[in-house]
Amino acid sequence: MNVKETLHEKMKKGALHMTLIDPAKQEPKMAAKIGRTAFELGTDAIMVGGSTGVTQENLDATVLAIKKQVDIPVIYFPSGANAISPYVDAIYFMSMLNSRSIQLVVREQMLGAPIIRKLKVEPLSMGYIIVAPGMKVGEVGDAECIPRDDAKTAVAYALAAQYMGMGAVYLEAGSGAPQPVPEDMIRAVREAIDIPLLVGGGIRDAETAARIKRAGASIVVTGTIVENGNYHSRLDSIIKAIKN
Ligand code: 1GP
Repeated sequence: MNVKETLHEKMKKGALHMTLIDPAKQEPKMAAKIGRTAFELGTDAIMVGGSTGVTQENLDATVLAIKKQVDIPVIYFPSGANAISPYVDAIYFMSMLNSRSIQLVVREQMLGAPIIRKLKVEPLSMGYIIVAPGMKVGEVGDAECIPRDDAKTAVAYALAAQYMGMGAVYLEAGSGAPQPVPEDMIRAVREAIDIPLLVGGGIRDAETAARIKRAGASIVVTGTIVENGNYHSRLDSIIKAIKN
């Protein structure tokens, strides 16, 4: 089974959790330790990526170190075609649908596609939609962030992603967002689309994670919480909340 099939099989049984590790935030050794802990606590995949500071070197070293420690897919979550790792199990082949920059809507993808073909990395297509406040990714992506009270526009983008044949939609409030994507927006998008829905940004505790899941997220993504020490019990409770 490839990564897409593995994830789809798992999603039949319920919502998934993915742990995002930014290779620019710690040494590969520490990233591997975080990956190992998340794996042991039941996370379903490790996403590797960040908005700034990702280089071919820190990406490859981080991916290789994590892969030695986990038996779940390691998926690259890219910010562009500047660095692509041959060592990942899959790569989100994504378009930032509400970016004002054509570079992030389709040009980086055009640059990356032949490389991905050559490396034989599995592409997982995804429509990436930035919701206010958007944080760093909204800023560097020149996103026209979807206002938090505008579920209608979020639904329209998500439907556009599905109708263009994308395999998933990601509603992103931005890493470290003070509040996650609003639940009514998640609910409206979930109701409209049939493809998997990832939700991330600003999810820091079990109660919030449970609410995001109940609103309709197929995959809940957390990143920041593992960047500070003492995340074990918090991550444990978040993963349990998603799996229950
Ligand atoms: C960022 O949605 C992810 O792409 C994770 O966000 O760092 O706030 O958990 P946090």
